[in-house]
Amino acid sequence: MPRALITGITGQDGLYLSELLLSKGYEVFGLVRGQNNPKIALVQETVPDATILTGDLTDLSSLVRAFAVAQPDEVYNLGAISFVAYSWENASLTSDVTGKGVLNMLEATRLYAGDNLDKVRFYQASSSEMFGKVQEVPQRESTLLWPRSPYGVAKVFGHYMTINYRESYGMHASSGILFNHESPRRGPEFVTRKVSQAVARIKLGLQDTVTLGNLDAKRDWGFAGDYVEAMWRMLQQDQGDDYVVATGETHSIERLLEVAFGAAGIEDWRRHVEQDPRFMRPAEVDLLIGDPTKAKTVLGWEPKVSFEELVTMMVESDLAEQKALIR
Ligand code: NAP
Ligand code: G4F
Repeated sequence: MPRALITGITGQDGLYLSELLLSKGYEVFGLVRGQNNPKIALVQETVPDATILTGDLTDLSSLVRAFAVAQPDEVYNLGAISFVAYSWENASLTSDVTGKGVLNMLEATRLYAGDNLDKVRFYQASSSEMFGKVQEVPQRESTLLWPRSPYGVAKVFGHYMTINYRESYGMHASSGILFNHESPRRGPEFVTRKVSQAVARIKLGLQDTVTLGNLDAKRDWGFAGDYVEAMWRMLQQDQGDDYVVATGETHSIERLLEVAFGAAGIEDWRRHVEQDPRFMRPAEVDLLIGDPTKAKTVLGWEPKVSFEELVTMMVESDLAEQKALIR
């Protein structure tokens, strides 16, 4: 039975990846940070067969202990401070967790594996946010990185550190440059879920408007359940490598609003949307669209859920959740 250690198991991707690996017969260990973390209950309910370990990406000795218990064949480093807007207000903390946390995980992997480094495979959750002020359209593995946020800068550090460990020590280390991926499990601070929750509440008469920032930005949005499959496929290759994982389509926030309100049968969506500079960013990433050719040809990976299906899935899930809350 292969063994996997996942950081960030309480997050959106951690839950989907745990489900995928358990369905493939893996023994799954998930790192959870903090004292009495309330999301432990969510993990226990969603993936009861996963074993929870305590640790923090900023605390190397806690990671070393987690490796000693988990004895992993595969390591998925999904843990991060992942909300871009928050990263300007907490730039130092974001650098420590999202950036230096990767180095801590790579070192913990090396300490665990000793002379036998090829016994473990490492996945780093890199991000299309690294492309920032994009230097090429669409963005591919070779596109110059130009991050626009402290989060993006921290991810660039983690990305190059992962490549460096592969080149320096021959580690089987892969960096998945994933474009935005969403689901009903997405945190409500991100724009897709903020919109799907608001649409559900507006439809049920629980609120009248949703207040957003920049409606012109464009993102390449896919379904998180599809994207964790790509992570796993990267670690099944003979060599570690870097892969863009994306749909190859891009949509604006305005289009997201149109589809989300449409899924609830509301056509005149503009009267329900307000804008506030509070939600604008000091530096915006205007356009993301990925070229997933390498993931398709090498990994045999393709997204299955379309943008419209994804947004409809999220709105329907939030409608059910909001109805249950008012019952
Ligand atoms: P998420 O839902 O925000 O989950 C982040 C996870 O990191 C949570 O489990 C969180 O734990 C954990 N974490 C935060 N600080 C930590 C620390 N100091 N030590 C250990 N764990 C810590 O993110 P996601 O959407 O699942 O994304 C997974 C990864 O992919 C992240 O690295 C993200 O940056 C990256 N990524 C995401 C996307 C996307 O569109 N979703 C795209 C590209 C890359 P708590 O629950 O305790 O806070
Ligand atoms: O949903 P978002 O907060 O996601 P963002 O910034 O693209 O980051 C996500 O994707 C990255 C991959 O590219 C990940 F690495 C990262 O961890 C995270 O998962 O914002 C999307 C867009 C932005 O342009 C933002 O300015 O939506 C715009 N937006 C407009 N109004 C808003 C809002 N975003 C949020 N969160 N809230 C708003 O009210």
